[in-house]
Amino acid sequence: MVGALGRSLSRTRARLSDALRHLVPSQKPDEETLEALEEALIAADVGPTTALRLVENLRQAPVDDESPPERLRAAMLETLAKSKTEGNGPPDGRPQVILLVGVNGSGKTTTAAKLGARYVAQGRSVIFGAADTFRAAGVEQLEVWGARLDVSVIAHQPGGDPAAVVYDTCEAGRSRGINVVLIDTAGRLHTKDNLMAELSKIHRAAAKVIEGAPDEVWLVLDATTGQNGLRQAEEFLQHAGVTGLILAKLDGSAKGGVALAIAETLDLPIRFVGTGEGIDNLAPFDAEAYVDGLLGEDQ
Ligand SMILES: Nc1nc2c(ncn2[C@@H]2O[C@H](COP(=O)(O)OP(=O)(O)OP(=O)(O)O)[C@@H](O)[C@H]2O)c(=O)[nH]1
Ligand SMILES: [Mg+2]
Repeated sequence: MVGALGRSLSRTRARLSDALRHLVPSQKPDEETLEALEEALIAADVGPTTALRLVENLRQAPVDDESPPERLRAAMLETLAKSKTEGNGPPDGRPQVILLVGVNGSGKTTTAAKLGARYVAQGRSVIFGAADTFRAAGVEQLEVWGARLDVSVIAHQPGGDPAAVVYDTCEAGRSRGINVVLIDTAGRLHTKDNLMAELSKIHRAAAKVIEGAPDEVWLVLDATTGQNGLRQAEEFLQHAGVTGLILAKLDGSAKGGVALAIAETLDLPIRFVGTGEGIDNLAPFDAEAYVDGLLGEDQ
């Protein structure tokens, strides 16, 4: 059975399928096959280091190796196992505070809505904080989702201080006994120091109301940007205390191999992937389903 995660990898899988066709059981791959595979892996944004390592693993395989495809699958799973999978989990007796950060248009607001829907479906109460005070449209977007999900949205006037919104949202979450405080922030370039400094201020505002908050800072990456997302992650990790990643728009991406590059390079769990624009199009990241989605036959 192919799940949403596997289906969302169809474009990435298409990039790999030609090269994979020559990798068959009971046959040692020739040099041409290995080179084509390395190129295809790089094209799918697995990253040059990981691509080389995966191919080298096949090249060095013992002559009696039964199944090169199985060997590749195992090596990919091993790469993914390098990164953490567990998050901090919800704390006891107070709201869990989750902050969504990322560059412009990466999918933060949509992901906030999807997460809200997911938690509500799990029976947890949710409140949204619209800390994107740059764009009135950003606040409206969250309010539309809030109304649909019957989730309150804390918002201020456009141009206001995002840290103040965070403060008020945490305060409302605490006084109302809410389970999850989900904060959507404005898109920011990872290269702009002042915007990164604003994130520290947001952190402090949350901690002022709820000791230990934020519990999670999830960086929403646009999976269609591939390797560029990796550079963003490194910057956000340094400046914003990121605790996990969400790979949005995996469904539209031919660069979905980036999860392997992330696992190879960053000690951060990929928590969820975006599998479409709909409210239900969010799947927990699952290494096996992901690798099967990359290597599997086209549906
Ligand atoms: N196909 C697909 N589209 C997505 C996914 N997640 C978000 N989008 C689309 O990406 C576009 C941008 O999403 P937003 O959630 O507004 O992104 P944002 O990061 O909040 O943008 P800014 O607030 O402007 O920085 C919208 O058209 C979304 O519908 C996904 O998983 N799959
Ligand atoms: Mg937004």
